[in-house]
Parts: sequence; structure tokens; C-alpha cells
Amino acid sequence: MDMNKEEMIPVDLTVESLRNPMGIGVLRPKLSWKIQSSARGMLQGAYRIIVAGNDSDLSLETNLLWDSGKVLSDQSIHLEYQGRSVISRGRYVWKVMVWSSTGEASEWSRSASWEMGLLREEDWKAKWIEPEQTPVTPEETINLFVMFSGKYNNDPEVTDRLHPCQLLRRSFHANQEVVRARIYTTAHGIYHMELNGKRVGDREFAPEFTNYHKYLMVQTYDVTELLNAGDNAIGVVLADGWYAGRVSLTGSSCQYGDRLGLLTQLELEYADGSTEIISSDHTFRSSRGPWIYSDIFIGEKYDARLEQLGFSTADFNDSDWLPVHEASYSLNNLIADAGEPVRAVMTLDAHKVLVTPNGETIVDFGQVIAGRVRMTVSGSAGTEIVLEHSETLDQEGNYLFNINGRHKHQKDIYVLRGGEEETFEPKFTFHGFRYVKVTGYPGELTTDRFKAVVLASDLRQTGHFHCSDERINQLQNNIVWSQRGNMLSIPTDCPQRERQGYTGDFQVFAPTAALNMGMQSIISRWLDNLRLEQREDGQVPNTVPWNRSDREHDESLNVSSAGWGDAAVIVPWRMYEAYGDKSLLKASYSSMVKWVEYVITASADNIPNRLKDCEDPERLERQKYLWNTGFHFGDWLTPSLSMSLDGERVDMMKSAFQTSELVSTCFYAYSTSLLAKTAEILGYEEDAVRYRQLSDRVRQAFAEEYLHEDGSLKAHLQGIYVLALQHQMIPDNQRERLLDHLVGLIEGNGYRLDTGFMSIPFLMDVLSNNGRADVAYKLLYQTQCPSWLYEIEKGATTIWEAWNTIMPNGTVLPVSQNHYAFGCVGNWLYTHIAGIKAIEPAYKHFIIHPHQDCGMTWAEAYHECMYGTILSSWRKEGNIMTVDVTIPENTTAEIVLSGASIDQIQESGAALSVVPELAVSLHQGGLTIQAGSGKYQFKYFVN
Ligand code: RAM
Repeated sequence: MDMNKEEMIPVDLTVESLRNPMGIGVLRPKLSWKIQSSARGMLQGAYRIIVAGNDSDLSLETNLLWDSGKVLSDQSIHLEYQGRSVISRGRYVWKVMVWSSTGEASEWSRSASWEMGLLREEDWKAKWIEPEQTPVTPEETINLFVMFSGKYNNDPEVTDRLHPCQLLRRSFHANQEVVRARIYTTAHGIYHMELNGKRVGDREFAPEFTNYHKYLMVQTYDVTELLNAGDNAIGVVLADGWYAGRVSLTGSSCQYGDRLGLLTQLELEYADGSTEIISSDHTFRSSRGPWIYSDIFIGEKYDARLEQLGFSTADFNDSDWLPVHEASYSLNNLIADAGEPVRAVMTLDAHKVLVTPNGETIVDFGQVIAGRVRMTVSGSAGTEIVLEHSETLDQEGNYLFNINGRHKHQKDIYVLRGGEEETFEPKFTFHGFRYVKVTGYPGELTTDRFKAVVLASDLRQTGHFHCSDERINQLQNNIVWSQRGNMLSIPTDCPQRERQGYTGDFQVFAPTAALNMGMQSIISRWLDNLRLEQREDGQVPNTVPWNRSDREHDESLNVSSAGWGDAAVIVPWRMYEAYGDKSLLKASYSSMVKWVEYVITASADNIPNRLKDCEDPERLERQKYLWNTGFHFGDWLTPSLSMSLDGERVDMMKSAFQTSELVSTCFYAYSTSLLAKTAEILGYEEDAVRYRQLSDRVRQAFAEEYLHEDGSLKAHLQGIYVLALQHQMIPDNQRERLLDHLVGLIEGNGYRLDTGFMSIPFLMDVLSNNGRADVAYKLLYQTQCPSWLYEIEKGATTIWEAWNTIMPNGTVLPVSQNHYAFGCVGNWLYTHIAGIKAIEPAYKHFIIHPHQDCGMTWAEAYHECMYGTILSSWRKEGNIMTVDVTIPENTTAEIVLSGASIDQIQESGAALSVVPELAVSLHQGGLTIQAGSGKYQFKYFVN
């Protein structure tokens, strides 16, 4: 390899997969880098990392806290910091140099940094403080059957019992120039903070949504620039948020507590080296302000006449404010912030303003989102404007509120200050919407008066799929929009009705999610919470966090369901595949084991009623390996069992009852196999053998119990065949017959979908990996309901909860239009159509296998993996195929070119046989090329 130093450099250094993070709590943070090289075939042969305290000059290579020395290794991701112990508030700088596998050395990378948060309870001088307040009213707890009974379809308003936001403040004096200042803050509720009239940070909804009793995140802010020598003031607004407000499936309140509180500590470092701490204590004062109430689900009411202008500035007069109370909560649930914060990630213009046949004035943003509006208005003081949010209009084009259930109003109210033009954007609420019904707007309402602010965890976009069929491009966009709308602090099912961390939904969508965006941090935080929510008996609740109302009411019903609780095993595994961080598997291992052991016990200890009198000992024995009791959601929302196309009412639970027995047992085998693989990777040999044998035993029991002689299964549904094939639930010699049944069912259904949440992620793979890609393509291009393109043709801008959300006759159902689960087909667009598929975790080794037989003329996908950006781009012009490929440094790939022949193919204009870096082998129907990093272009003839 011909390479010199200038041509190879480590770049994009991350710590815990974040760039220069601040306020982290991980004691041995994991360091990663990418490598840029101008030569092909670059593999790392060695690295050297040095780390120093922020005050040292890294270039001197002295006073180091860690010098890894030259380590012979190709590992360039997730290297654990091994230096001297980190300390609270510690600031560290680091850099890395690498050697290629042929021994050339790079320059040092640019330096990167991280900063620790407060690590110990003793670091806290601050006290929890609570303003004078009327505690939040606990709502009557109801269960989900009552919630969906129709009783709450016209849910009466409860705004009279909502709780005002609280303002807190204090002034303080900095007696000299401040050279460095940090604020460490968290709250009971959600907070907005200001210093001297300026906002602290740009994040929303901090401290975000976690299991607060066990895991309450503390945010760290660098506020040096916001402070003055002399008089200063700090001001905070607190709102109910997930802590005390109305949230969850049932819209219950007081999930974690009934009063708002603040914990904050401002640490100042002066020019002379002295320090001072200003912290929350009895010296703060509190008051109500313009927020009459703000509730995540119900909405916000803001009366601008009650603004306390300048409340966070030093000369504000707070003499009529009330004292606050110090409260003594334990600090042992505090944890340093992790993951990307929620932010306003985008602003959308209003598409149009329309007046409906019913005379309603509606602003249409053209896109279903999670967020809120920013409205500009002028009018007289006291004018009240009401903003109601929905994802849809009805068939006639009138406003239709599509979210059923209790306390889901999504209604904001703004009361004008009067005088100059004013701008309103609610602060402590968000909505799932595309349309906003505006009532009471003074003067003419034009599009320029409204913007939609998109709110989401600020995840990095790491992939895109694009092709010659605009409808599929819209599908990809819809998938990304549903992902964005449902990644608000936790992975949610939908951003309007429930906004809950449904374990099943994310388990299904995880591979697609990890292709589109950087999911590592947000999901490892969510998995931390999943482990905390796991019960002693191993059950993993259907949602994480697990809400109080659900806990109280549904405990006996269904704490965990097959396919949902299995997220405890599947999600860490999927994250490992995508990002290659073994430490996540290690951290999850005991929870994975606990879940599988729960499944083992639940299966072995219970027998279905219908077999109570069974006397066949063999049959009784195998029941132990079948998870065939208890309530499960099954292949949730299987179309033929859960929806009608003619308006007839269907019991949504039918798909649960009719499929759950076979689905649960497939998940039993699936999770047990993944656990066996995990055990093997972590070196737990005995466990690996035990779980592997167990999963085989489960498969055997499944086939004995449910497989008929003709290769059909007891539940004769597309989804069940998909799961049985995917998880090898039947002997190999039966696969062909099962596949025939699956294809028969699909054909019989006119090539329309009949797969529910749990099976759909595997449908297209099962077909295309078993020689029936032709059937997968028919499903992809189908436009009749249920199908992906049916939604597109009905104008969807996100992925719907149910395929018939807009029925063929145009009737619009009051269900969610923003559920990502059925968007899991995105994974197949990348892996099959563009053909990018990992072979080793984190794409250290991967396949690129474009499928030009799919009916498109070109397709292109990129995915930024931990090592760099992978590209697969193909174009068919006449019978000439052009394939562009990028393979990141320190990875290798197998490029599979179907239809190519060795004597006709060229790479970047040269005959392939003369390109030295590439090893080519022939296989039936094409070529396989082993390639190292670099950019390649192949051209060849195809039929
Ligand atoms: C629905 C949720 C979610 C699903 C569960 C079973 O209410 O929206 O998508 O996982 O039920």
C-alpha cells in the first residue's frame, strides 16, 4: 500500500458515541474514532490514545492521565478509557493516532474532550426546593378496557383542576470576573431555566422521561458566558411534565409525585482561582406567572398579561413572591445526563390556511409531526386564541380529532398581552398533529403567522434510502418522520394518544431505526430504564417507563406480553449488531437471563385449560416448552383479524387471542437463541449450551404441537408462517412446504399484507431469502389496502397505526397516524434493494448486494456506521449496470453482483482482473468481490 502520513488521519472522535459531551456519568467512557485515508484497503493495525486533564497541553504528551501506548489492534470503536480515575466535574482532552495494518503511522487526530458531571451525592450542596403550590389532583385510575370503551370519546375538559406552572428565582452577587461556571440541574417536573434574562441551554423537556424514582437525570450547562461580575439572577419555570401531569395510555396524573420541585447548583470559578456555589435553598422565592397550566397531554394555557417580565434579571422586585420550602428527597436516584437532548430540530412553514365546510379555520402544515406551533399575532389585551391539534381532517375536509381516550385534548390557549405584535409558542407541552384548528384569531390569519416547531431527541441522521420510484421515496420519508415523531426522549408508540415507551413497538422497529439515525445513546439509556423496571420475577413491562396507573390496574392483566417483554433480549442484541458495543450486552446480560428464565417458568408451570384432561404424557411433557398461557398481544393488529374495510366494528383484541399461542412460542425460541449467542460472545459457555439446547427443544415442541402433516400450521395466517420460517420453528425438510403455504396465503389475499406487528419485520426477508423475492416485490408495489403504498396513495406523511386509518371509501378513523411499527420495512429497503447488510457487528465486515430485479431503475442508500459511511448506489441503463460502492476505512466488504460476468466487468474503467486490491470469485449467476475500504465503481452487462 502506498500511503504517507498526510493521507491517513483519525477523525470524528466520540465519547459514549457523543461529540465532546459534557456532564456525563460513565466512569470508564468508551472512545471511538473513524479513520480517513486516501488509499484503498485501509485497516487499522494499531492505535495509541492519550488523555490528559483539560489544563494540560496535550501536545506536550506530559502529565497524562492515560497513555495507552501503541496497542496492536484493529479496534477503533468503544475503547474503554483505562486511565486514572475520573472525578466529578473533571474535564478531559484526548486524541488518538493509528497505524495501518502495513505499519504506516498517521498524524495525531485533532483533540476532543469530555467533562464529567457530579458523580457523588456529597457533591451536592443544593437542597430540593418546592414552591408554595396546590398539589396536582390525582385522576381516577382506569384500565385500558375502560379507556377504549368509548366512554372518553368526548372527554370532558378538566382544565379547572390543572395546576399552574411555578416560577422560581433568586439574585446573587459575583464579586469578581467569572472564568468558568457550570449549572447542574434537575427537577420534579420539567424545567426552563434562565440566567440574567437569557435562556440556559437549548434543550426542551429536561430532565426528560425516565423512571424518576430510580433514575433522575441531572443536566450540566456551561453558563460562563451568561454571567457578569456583579449582580446576577437565576430564574426557573417548572411544569408538571411526565412527573406529575396527565400522561400514559389512560391519561392519569401524578405518576411520580404531586408537587413540583427544583434541585440546582451553580458553581462559579473566579479569575483568582476561588470558587463559589449558588444553590437551590430557602433563599429562592416563587410565584405564579403566565402559565395558567401546562400539561403534556392536555395542552398549555398562557395568559401573556400575567408575564413577570425580567424575572430572571437581578433588579427584578420579588418582594411579593412567596418563600419556597426545602424538601428532603433522597439524592440516590440522581444520575448524570446521558444521550442526545430533546430540541426543536426543525421548523416547518404553514402549507395553507383553509376554511372547512363547517366553517372552521385550519392551518395545515402538510406533514404529521410531533411538536407545537409558533404563532405571531396582534390584538387587544385579553383576546383568547384557541389552538386545537389533530393529524387529520375527515372525509368532507372538516376538522377531525383523531385521538380517543382520556385527557388527550392537545389544545393550547393563548391570551393576548395587547399592544405590539406578540409571539406564542407553548413551552411545556407537545402534540402529534398536522392540522391546527384556530379559534379567536384576531384579524386575518395568513400562513406567515404560523410555523410548526418539530420537537425530537436530537439524533444524528445516519442513513437514507432513495430510488427511482417516488412512492417508495415517500414511504422512506414517512418512516423517518414517524421515527422522528416518536423519538422524544424515549422511543414511543405514538406522539399523541399514549406516547409510551412500548417495548414491542421498538423491538420491531429497532433495525430500521438504527439505519436511519444514531440510536446508540438514547437506546442504551432506555435499556438502563428497562432494567430498572424489570420485576423480580423477570417480567418486563409492556412500556418503559412503566406508569403508575398501568402498574396499579393492569398488574394481574398483562405486565408483560410475548414480543413486548422480549425487547429485554432483542433490543440489546439489535444494538450490538448495529453498533458493536459488547459492554451493552454485558450490562444487559442478567436482565436478558431473567426475562428468559421468566418465560421458561411461565411456560413450564402453566397449561392451557383445554388440555387439563389430557392424558397423553408426551403431549403433556412438551407443553412445558410451549408458551401457551396468559394474555399476550400476539401478532398485534393482524389486518384480517383486527380491521374491516367496510366500516364494520372489529374487536382489536381478536388478533391477540387468535395468534398469541404460536407467536409467544416463536418468541420463546427467538429470545432463547439470541441469549445463547450473547452468552457465547461474552464467554459464558455453559449458558450458551443450555440456552441453545433449550431453544431447540422449544422448536421441536412447536413443530410437534402445531405443524400439520401437509406443512400447514395450526394458525393459518401469513404472520405465523413468517415467524415459523424466520425462527426455524419447523424441521428443515418442511421449510419448502411452509413457504408454499405462506405464498399461497399471500396470493389468496391478492398480494396484500396480513401480518401484524410481530411478524411484519421478517416478512420481506423470509420471502427474499428463500427465493421468493418476486412475491416481496408484489407486496411492495401493492396499492390496495392493506399495503404500504395504499397509505402513500391516501396521502400519508407518516406511518399509520392501522392500514385502514383512511378507509378505501375515504372514511377517516379516529386512530393514530404516527406509529412507526409497520415502517420496519425500511430495513429491507436498505438491506435488500440497496443491499447493505452487516455480517459482523457494527459493519466491520458487511455485504453489498444490490437487487436490480426489484423493478426500479436505480436505488441508492448510505449508512454512516461506527467506522464511516457505507454507500451502495446502483443504476440500470438499458442492459448496463453501474454500481457505486463506498467501504469505510477499517472495514471490509463482500460485493455481490448478480448477473455480472468476469470477462465483461470493469472497475473504474479498468478490467476487474487487473485491479490488485480486489479478490473475485464466481458464483452461480454472478460475482462476489472481496474488497477493502475505498470507493469503487463497477460497470457490467445484465439481462
Ligand atoms: C397500543 C399501542 C402500541 C401497542 C400496544 C399493544 O395501544 O399504541 O402500539 O404496542 O397497544
